[in-house]
Amino acid sequence: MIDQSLRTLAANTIRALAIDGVNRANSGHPGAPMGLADIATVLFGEIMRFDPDDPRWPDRDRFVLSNGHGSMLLYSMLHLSGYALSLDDLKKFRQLHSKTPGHPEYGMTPGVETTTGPLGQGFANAVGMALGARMAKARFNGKAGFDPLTHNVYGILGDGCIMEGISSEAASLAGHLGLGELVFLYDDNEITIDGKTSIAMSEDVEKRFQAYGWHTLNVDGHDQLAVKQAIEAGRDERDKPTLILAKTHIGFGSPNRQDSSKAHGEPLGDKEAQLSKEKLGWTLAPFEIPNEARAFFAAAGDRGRAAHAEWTQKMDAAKASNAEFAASWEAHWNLAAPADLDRVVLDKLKGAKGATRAMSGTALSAIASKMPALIGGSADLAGSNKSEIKDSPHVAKGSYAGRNIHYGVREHAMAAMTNGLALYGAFVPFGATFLTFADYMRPSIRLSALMKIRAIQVFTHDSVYLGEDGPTHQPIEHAWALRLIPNLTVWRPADGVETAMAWVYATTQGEPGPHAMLFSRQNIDPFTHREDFDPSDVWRGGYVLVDRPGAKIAIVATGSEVGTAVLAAIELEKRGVLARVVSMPSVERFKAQDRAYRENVLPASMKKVTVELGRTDPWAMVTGGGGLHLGIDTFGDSAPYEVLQEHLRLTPSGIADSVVGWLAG
Ligand SMILES: Cc1ncc(C[n+]2csc(CCOP(=O)(O)OP(=O)(O)O)c2C)c(N)n1
Ligand SMILES: [Mg+2]
Repeated sequence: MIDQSLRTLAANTIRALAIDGVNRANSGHPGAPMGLADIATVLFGEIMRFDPDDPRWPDRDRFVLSNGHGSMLLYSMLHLSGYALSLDDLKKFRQLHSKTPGHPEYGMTPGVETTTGPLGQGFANAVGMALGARMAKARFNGKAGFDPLTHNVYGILGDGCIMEGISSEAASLAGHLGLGELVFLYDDNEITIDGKTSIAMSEDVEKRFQAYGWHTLNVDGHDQLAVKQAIEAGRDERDKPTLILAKTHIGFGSPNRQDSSKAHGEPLGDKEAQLSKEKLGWTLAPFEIPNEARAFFAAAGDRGRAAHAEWTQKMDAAKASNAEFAASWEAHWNLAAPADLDRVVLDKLKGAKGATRAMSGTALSAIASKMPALIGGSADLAGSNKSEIKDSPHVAKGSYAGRNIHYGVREHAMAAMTNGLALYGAFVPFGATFLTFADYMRPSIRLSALMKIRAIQVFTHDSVYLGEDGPTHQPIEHAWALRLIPNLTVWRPADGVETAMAWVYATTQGEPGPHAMLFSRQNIDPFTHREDFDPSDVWRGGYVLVDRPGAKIAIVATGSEVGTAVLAAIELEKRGVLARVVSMPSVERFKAQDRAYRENVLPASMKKVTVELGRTDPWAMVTGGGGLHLGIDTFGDSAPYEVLQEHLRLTPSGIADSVVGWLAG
C-alpha cells in the first residue's frame, strides 16, 4: 500500500520542479504541471510499466502529453522515473539544444513518445498508437505460448485539445474501433489562455465522448486514490477507450494564480513561487528532491526493468521455439523488407500504362506482399486512391489482423494516426486521399517531418487534369506547399518505373522521414527510358530522361507532365530547337545530390524550362531563376481533362509554342 502522504509529497515534488524549472527559464507554463501533478504521480508511480533504460521496449506502456505546453510535467516524471534525463537537463529547460525543449520533442528526450504542442495532435497520435497496439497484439499475442504485448496507451489532454476538431475525428474513430488500450485523462480545469472555458465552450464533453462510444468516468483530479481507481477501471475496460474527466485546479497551490489563466503561460516569479511553496508546505531549496519522492518514482522504474528482463527471457524462448513467430516479429519491429524489393516491384510495373495512381496501387500491394510492416488506409477514397492492400481484410471493431484501415472522411485524424502508427514501432503506415485535401492534413504532416518518422501519405488526383470535379478539387499550390515543409520528401512519379522506385524508397530507403506520394487520376503519355538507364537514378530525384546532342535547353518535368514534355521536345526538334528532358520525381532528393551531379543533369550552360501542373514561380528554386516555368497559377476549371490541356496550352505543341516564343524573346 502506498501511503497517501507519500503520494502528496511526490505530487508536490513535481509542482516544485515545475515552479523552479519555469522560473529559471523565465518562460513556460507552470499551471498545467501544478494542476496535473497528482494525476502524473499516480500514472508514473503506480500504473504505467516502462523500462527507463530502454525507452523503445515494445511492450512498454505509452504516455502522451497532448497538452504539450505542460512539458515540465513530463520532464519531471522522466527524470524522477530514472530515464537518462538529469537534474541538470531540467535546469536547462527551454535552452538551446537542451533535452528539455519548450514543448516535448520526439527524438530529443528519452521517453518522449511524440512531439506535442499543436493542441489535439498528441491525442490523435495516441489513437494511432492504440490502433497500432491492437493490430500488433492481433499478430503476436497467443501465437507463441505467451502474450508479448500487454501494454496500454495513456495520455493527458486539456481543454484546448478537447476543442480542436482533430480530437473529435480521432475520438470518433477510436470509439468506433473499440480501442480499449486508450486511457485518457482530461485536465478539466475550465481555464484556457483567454480566460474561463465558458467564454467559448459549453458542450457536455462527457456526453460527447459517450456518443462516440467511449467509456467515461468522473473524478476529482486531486484525489489520487480516486484517480488511481479510475485509471485502473479504464485500463480494465477492454472494449472501449476511456476518458476520465478529471476536475483539476490549474496552478494548484499558488495563492494568487490558482484557477486563473495567469497560471497558464507565465512563470510564477520569485514572490509567488515562495508563497506557493509555503502553501504546499515545501521547505526545500530550488530543484531539491526529497529522498522519499525519488525512491517512490524510482521504484516504478525498477519494477519496469524487472518486467522487461522477464519479458526478454520469455521472448527469447518463444523465438527459439517458433521460427515463424520469430520471423514475423523481426519483420515488424525492424520494418524489414527483402534487399531485392526494387526488382520485385519493377517487375510488376515495367512498361505499365494508364494512370500513375493505378501503378501506385500495384506497387503498394507488391511491397506489402514482401513487407509485413506495411499497413494503411484511405479517408473514404480507397477505390479512387488505389490504396487497398490486396488479399487483406480491413481492420474492424473486434478484428485487427487486417492491414487495411477505413479512416472514414477524417483526413486530419488519418494523418495524425499515421504518425501514431509510425511512432508505435511495428509498422510503416500510409494514409491516402486526394492531393487537394492535403490541406486538411498539413499540421500532422508537418509534425511527421519535424519528428522524422516514416509516415507516408498517398495523394492521387494530383493536378487540374482530374478534370470535371473542378477547382474545389484541383490542386494548384499543393505540391509546392508540401515541398516547403523541411524533411518531407515529395514524389511525383512519371511512369511505372518511377512509381516503383519512389515507393521502394519511401518504404525502405534513406533516413527515416515522411514521404508524400503524388499520383495522377488520368492516363499518362507513355515514354521509354534510355538503354543505359539505371532505375536507381530515380532515387537521385532528377535525371536525364532523353538527351539530344547539342541540346541548348533542358525541359524539367514531373509526373504526368514528363510524357508530355518528351513529346514537346520531339515537336521542338522539328522546329530546330534541341532540348533534353529531365524527369524530376523528387525535388528534395535532387537537391540532396552533390553539385557535380546536379550540374551534369542541369548544366548552367543550358536554358531551363519547367513543366508541372501547379504553381510555377517556386521552380526558380530549382532552375536558379531566369527560366520559363509552365504550369498554372490560377484556380482550375471544371471540364474534361483533354479540354483543360488545350485551354492551358499545355499540349506538346502548346508547350513547344511557348518555348519557341520564349527563346525568340
Ligand atoms: C493548435 C494550437 N492552437 C493554439 C495553441 C496555443 N495555445 C497553447 S495552450 C493554449 C490554451 C490551452 O488551454 P488548455 O488546454 O485548457 O491548457 P491549460 O491552460 O488548462 O493548461 C493555446 C490556445 C496551440 N498550442 N496549438
Ligand atoms: Mg484548461
